[in-house]
Amino acid sequence: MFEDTIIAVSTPLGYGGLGVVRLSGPRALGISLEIFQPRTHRRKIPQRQPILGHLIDPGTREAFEEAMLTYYPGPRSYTTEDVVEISAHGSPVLLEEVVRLGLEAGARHAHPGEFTLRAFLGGRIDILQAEAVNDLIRAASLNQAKISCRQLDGSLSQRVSELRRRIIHILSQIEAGIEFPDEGLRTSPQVIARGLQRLLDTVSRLIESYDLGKTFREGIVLAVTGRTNSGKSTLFNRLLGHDRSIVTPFPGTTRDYIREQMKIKDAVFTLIDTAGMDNAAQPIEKEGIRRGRELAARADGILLLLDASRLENEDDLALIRKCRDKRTILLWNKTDLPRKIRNERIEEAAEGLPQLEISALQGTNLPLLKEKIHSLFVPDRSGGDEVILHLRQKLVLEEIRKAFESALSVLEQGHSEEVLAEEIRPVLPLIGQLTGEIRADDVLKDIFGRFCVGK
Ligand SMILES: Nc1nc2c(ncn2[C@@H]2O[C@H](COP(=O)(O)OP(=O)(O)O)[C@@H](O)[C@H]2O)c(=O)[nH]1
Ligand SMILES: [Mg+2]
Repeated sequence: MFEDTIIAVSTPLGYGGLGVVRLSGPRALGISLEIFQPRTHRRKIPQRQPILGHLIDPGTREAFEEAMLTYYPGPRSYTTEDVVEISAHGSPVLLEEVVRLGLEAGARHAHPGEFTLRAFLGGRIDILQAEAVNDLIRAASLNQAKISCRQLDGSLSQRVSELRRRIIHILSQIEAGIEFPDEGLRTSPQVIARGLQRLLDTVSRLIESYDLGKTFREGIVLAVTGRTNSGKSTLFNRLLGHDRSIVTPFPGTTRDYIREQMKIKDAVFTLIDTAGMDNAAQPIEKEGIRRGRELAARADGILLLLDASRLENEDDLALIRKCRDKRTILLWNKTDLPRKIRNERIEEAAEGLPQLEISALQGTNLPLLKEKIHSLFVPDRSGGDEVILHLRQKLVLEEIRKAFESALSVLEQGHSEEVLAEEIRPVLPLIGQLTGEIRADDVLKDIFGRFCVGK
């Protein structure tokens, strides 16, 4: 397929137990055998089975490392071409020497993602699967890894080809009606409308799953808010498990915001400690408060703190009311101290918000809080439904949805079947874009450019 043979270190550069150099292309084995000498003489290199040997400089025949070589003949290989993997110690000096010698022997250095690009161009995987390869490598959580692993296996690709099959079915029903109007082959508009509606639902569900995918990919953003001195930084540190934010008894210590990642079970959260939310504040604090408000507004959820040892004020109540229509957990903090806060006034403003009594200082109820955070903010995926992880996929699906919507309205308005078919036909190339059958070079560049070298 390609004339050139590519080479790259496939493991991260650094010191480690193992490091792998990979070659792919027609001369993968030939080039490798110039730098790798099997320990025992072999007439033929076995397939898909590691053999022991030495890495040598072909000029001097001097060995500089012991290594294993595995030969995967095409087309049953990662790239569909001949592939060789040389596994040595994880030493940047040794691995770079292997690459240098490979280049001298006629290989070319691989671009980022070029091995996977070849797998795609060789027809072994589609673009959805190629995207899943990179997602799997870069997974921010185990949840995301599981989704990507299934998509690499082709789960999303199958979904999309099922979608295509159904679209073609509807199109052929419509077109039969156009060509043979009198032969009783016409499908009633009601049946067509039902089919279109079901397609629309499938596509909409996929589009909606993007938000869920985002929480796996980037983590769920939680803002810790509350009045100054209510214990936000104390709670923030407690949840992270180390002292990140400065805590003092003086109001207004946190003047900006701080963000850190934390995990609860296998879900990733980005926790943001904000400056207090009081109206009576110094100018610097005011700016911090403004930014905190902005962040809180964009967060996926809020941990709203009340200082139960203080009398509540209007700021508390205003904050609660503002958070009511967001996903919020109301936390009564400092419950280790004598209580001054008046429950009735708070309850009235909070109506229905999930609540918990804690002491951030003493750590009381924090395990329970983590449970609550997890159950409230981590979307349930028990349906095992497909989740899309890429904006690219979402955008194409949105175009497909638009086409279905306009097809449905054309149908409702009683237009002819020709007009209806015109609305639906453009969906097929869109499906081709989704899977990569219709190749757009800039899209390929964008997708594979985000890969590591050596994958
Ligand atoms: N007794 C008690 N004091 C707390 C508790 N949480 C925070 N504090 C104290 O309240 C003060 C303000 O805490 P801080 O976390 O800086 O509040 P922030 O301004 O909301 O970030 C500090 O002196 C903390 O030690 C708690 O649960 N119980
Ligand atoms: Mg603070």
